[in-house]
Amino acid sequence: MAVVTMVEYGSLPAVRISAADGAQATVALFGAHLLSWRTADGKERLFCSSRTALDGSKAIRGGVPVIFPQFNVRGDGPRHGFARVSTWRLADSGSDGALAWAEFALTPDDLPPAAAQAWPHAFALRLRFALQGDTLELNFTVRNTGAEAFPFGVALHTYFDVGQLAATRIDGLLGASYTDHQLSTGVQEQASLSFEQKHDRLYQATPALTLHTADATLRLEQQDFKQWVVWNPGAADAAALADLADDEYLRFVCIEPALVDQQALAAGAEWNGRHRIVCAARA
Ligand code: TA6
Repeated sequence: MAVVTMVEYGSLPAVRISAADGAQATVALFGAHLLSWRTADGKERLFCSSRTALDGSKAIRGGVPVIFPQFNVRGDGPRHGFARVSTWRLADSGSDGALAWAEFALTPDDLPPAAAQAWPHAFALRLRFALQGDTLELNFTVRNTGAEAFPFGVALHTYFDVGQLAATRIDGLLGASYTDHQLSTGVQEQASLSFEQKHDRLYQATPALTLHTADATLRLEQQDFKQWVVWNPGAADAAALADLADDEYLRFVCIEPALVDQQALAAGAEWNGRHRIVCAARA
C-alpha cells in the first residue's frame, strides 16, 4: 500500500498518509493543515467544524491549524500568522518499519508576492507528520535562511474531538502558572481541569498532559515549546463564530503546544518543536 495518496477534502487538495496497521492522517496542502487523524482502530481523534470553509478562502476551523509567525495578535501580521492560510508543498514521504510519514515545506517562494512582502524574511518551514497505531507525532522546524534575525511565535492549534465536553478533563497542569484571555494570571490549583464555561488560558509548559475524553485517554507530550494553550470558546463565543455550529463547542477542546511570545531567530539558526499524541486507553 502506498504511504501517501492525493485526495480531495472539501475542495482542497490533500495528502492521505496511511500506515500499514490502518492508522491514517489527512493533511491539506492549504496550511499543511492536519484535517483528520484516525488511530489504527479507525476512530477519528480530531474535531473539524461542520461549518468550516474547505476551499482555501479562510482558515480551517478544526484539525491542527499551524500558527506561525505569530500567536493570535502577538505580532504585527495577520491574527495567528500566515502559515495556516498559505499553500505548502509535500516535500517528502516514506515509511520506517510500521511508521508512515510525510513532510511539508513552506518558504517565501511559495507565498503570493503580497504575503512575502508583508513578512520580508528569509525562512524555511518544515512540518513532519508521522503515525502508526495509536501514535501521532508532529515535528515543526523553522530555519532562518537569511542574513538578519527575525521574530517568530508558533503553535500547533490542535482541536481534539472529545465527544462530550462535560465528560472531558485534563490532568498534568497542577501547579502550572497561567495567563488567561483577559491577561489575568494564576496557578492551576485543581489536579484535573474541566470545562463549565469559556476557557482560554496559556499555561506554562509541562512535559506531558493527559486528556480524558468521553471514550478515550490520550497522552500529550511536547518538546521545546513554552506553553500549553487550552481553549474552548463556551456558548457565547461559539455562537459568534460563523464557521462553528452553535452547539459544536460541546465536542472539542483545543490543546496547543505553543511558543506564544515572539522570540528572535538568528541568521542561519533553526528552531524545532515536537508534539506527540498517544491514544493510551479506550473506555
Ligand atoms: O488558541 C486560542 C485562541 O488564541 C483563542 O483566543 C481563540 O480565539 C482561538 O485561538 C481561535 O482563533 P481563530 O483565529 O482561529 O478564530
